[in-house]
Amino acid sequence: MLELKQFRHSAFCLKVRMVLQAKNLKYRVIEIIPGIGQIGIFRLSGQRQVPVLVDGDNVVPDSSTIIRYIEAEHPNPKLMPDNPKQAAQVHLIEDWADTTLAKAVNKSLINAAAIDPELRNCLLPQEAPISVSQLMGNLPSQLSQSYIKITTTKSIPGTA
Ligand SMILES: N[C@@H](CCC(=O)N[C@@H](CS)C(=O)NCC(=O)O)C(=O)O
Repeated sequence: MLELKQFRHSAFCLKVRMVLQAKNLKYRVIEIIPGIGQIGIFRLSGQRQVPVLVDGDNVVPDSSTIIRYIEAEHPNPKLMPDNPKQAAQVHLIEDWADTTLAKAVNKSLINAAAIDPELRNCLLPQEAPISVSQLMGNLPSQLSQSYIKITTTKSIPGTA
């Protein structure tokens, strides 16, 4: 069965789940604990970010790459337009959402979580050990801001 390694609050992971659902595919979700859990992600995929889709021997990181992979492996129902101009527009909108929009959303999330211990805990997987959620709840806001920044921010070349 397809396996999606994810952070449950990640918009990139939601994007993949929406495509899996639109394609009516069965899949299992594996929640990754930000930080510690990413060691396993690195071992598996050679990079540290989620989402990562595992399909038998195929390990596919990056939401956009995953979606192209799913579209190629499971063409029905078709999600990408055949018309090259329309397909280019889809890629442009996707790229804008993954960079400019995602950066603004992340910034707001980081600021909100830095001042709200309850929100910080909601961002952790439900399976997270109690010690990790206690630590997140008790972190001073500056420190938790750095932690959340590290574990949610997509690196956009050329941006700070
Ligand atoms: N290019 C990636 C970006 C994924 C991404 O930024 N994932 C974040 C979670 S929302 C992540 O894994 N952050 C942890 C890290 O960068 O260490 C995609 O589209 O899937």
